[in-house]
Amino acid sequence: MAILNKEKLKKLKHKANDLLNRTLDQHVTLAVTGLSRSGKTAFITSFVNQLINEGNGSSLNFFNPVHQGRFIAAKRVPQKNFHIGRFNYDRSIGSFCEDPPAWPEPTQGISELRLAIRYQPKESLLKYATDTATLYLDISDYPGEWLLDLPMLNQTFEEWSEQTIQLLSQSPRYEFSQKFIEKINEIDPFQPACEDLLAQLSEEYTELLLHFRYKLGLSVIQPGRFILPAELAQAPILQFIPYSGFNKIDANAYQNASDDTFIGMLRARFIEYKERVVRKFYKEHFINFDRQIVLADCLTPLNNGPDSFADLQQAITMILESFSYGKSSLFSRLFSPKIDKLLFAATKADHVTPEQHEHLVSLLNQLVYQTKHQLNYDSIEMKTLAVASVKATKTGKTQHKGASVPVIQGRCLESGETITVFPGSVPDKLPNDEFWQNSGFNFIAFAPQQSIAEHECLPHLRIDQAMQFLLGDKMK
Ligand SMILES: Nc1nc2c(ncn2[C@@H]2O[C@H](COP(=O)(O)OP(=O)(O)OP(=O)(O)O)[C@@H](O)[C@H]2O)c(=O)[nH]1
Ligand SMILES: [Mg+2]
Repeated sequence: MAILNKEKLKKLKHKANDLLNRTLDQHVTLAVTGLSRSGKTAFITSFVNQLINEGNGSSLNFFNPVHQGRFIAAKRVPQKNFHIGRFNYDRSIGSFCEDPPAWPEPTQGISELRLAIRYQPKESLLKYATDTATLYLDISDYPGEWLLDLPMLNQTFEEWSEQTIQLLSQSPRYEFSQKFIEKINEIDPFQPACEDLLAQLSEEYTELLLHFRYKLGLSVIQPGRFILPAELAQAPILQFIPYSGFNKIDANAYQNASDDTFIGMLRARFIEYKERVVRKFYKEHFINFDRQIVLADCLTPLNNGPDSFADLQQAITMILESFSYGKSSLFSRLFSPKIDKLLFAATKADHVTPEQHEHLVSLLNQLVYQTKHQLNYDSIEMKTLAVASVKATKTGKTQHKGASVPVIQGRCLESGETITVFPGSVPDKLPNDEFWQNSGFNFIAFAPQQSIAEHECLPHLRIDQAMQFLLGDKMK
């Protein structure tokens, strides 16, 4: 038997360790979603920024691996799926490094980024096998609007049309959609389909949806892809509209209408949309997610008024359907998802004075839990938090009529001037008429505070608590 010299033995040990490490590596896929402008890009940028620059001014005290001194380092590594867009971290962090700093540009569609996080295991079995372990973290950013489409999978074109037209016929939408509905009413549904007409009508419908989202601040937008088409822009699969005249047409004639009639083509495209867009997203992406964070900007709807807030409430209910895994739920009948932790975060908490944060969380709790008890979440652990991915304000006190009043100070996004305000109180319950009549909420968009150097950490509120909930148990 050959005698191993010291050097060889060392190499062999190293190899064995390497092999062991590779088999003990852990993977987590963390999905980040929220309606447009809710703060997804800012959240991911800050989350990654804090991890890869840990030790350089980061404050991650509530993240146990850091708090217990077991965190070694995190770095970006090439992403797992080459066919999915890359989350452009460099561009986003770059905008915070500019002078003056700016918010990152809006994004569309799904994107991905991978981190390798090295740490020392302490409690888990891993500690008997290895000194250091690696957690591979895949972070996905996708629009929350895509989750609003889930209920469509269970609907026929007729059912979806009736529900959508009903929504369009109510305040605050009707004022803007009345003409559009009248126009559809004038069309003979059994005439041969004209693709140009469908393109034009779907464009009008998309304009309406954009108006609802960005002018009225409404959240229930369906089909979600219409306002965030990404690579599907101009594709016929996004060129259909709800039909308003089902009460006037013969059911048999509708059933027998061929795909080249107006109504037949709408129906065919609706079915295609469900299969190739909605179902595809759940089958290709959603079922791979292990952990999910849903970001909600509750403050802008509070500022916009009761219609906008009620719509946010409705949208959260719809979004929650995707996480209802009860046996009888539509969702688990269709897919086998594996998400085991769900974090709901109220973003932009730096817009309110610190003593209001508790109210913000309890408001979010009411929005989430009123639905939660109706659905089955047995297999999912849920948490709510108020966070600021990038803290853009300072807090302080000012004297007003002899009393000390808490205030926030920041650089107004529109004017660039530094302003000091008390933005108002956040209700701790779903707001009632009295709230809307009396106070409302004064939401002023702020610019980021001051620019950072590339390897510095962004100021934040409770991103470490989000980390602990989402990753802490995987790094024990
Ligand atoms: N004060 C403050 N504002 C924030 C914060 N996060 C986001 N914002 C504001 O919200 C806007 C939208 O944030 P994004 O991160 O781009 O949101 P998004 O969800 O990625 O938006 P889309 O890509 O358009 O879907 C920013 O431009 C900021 O004005 C935060 O932590 N604090
Ligand atoms: Mg974005």
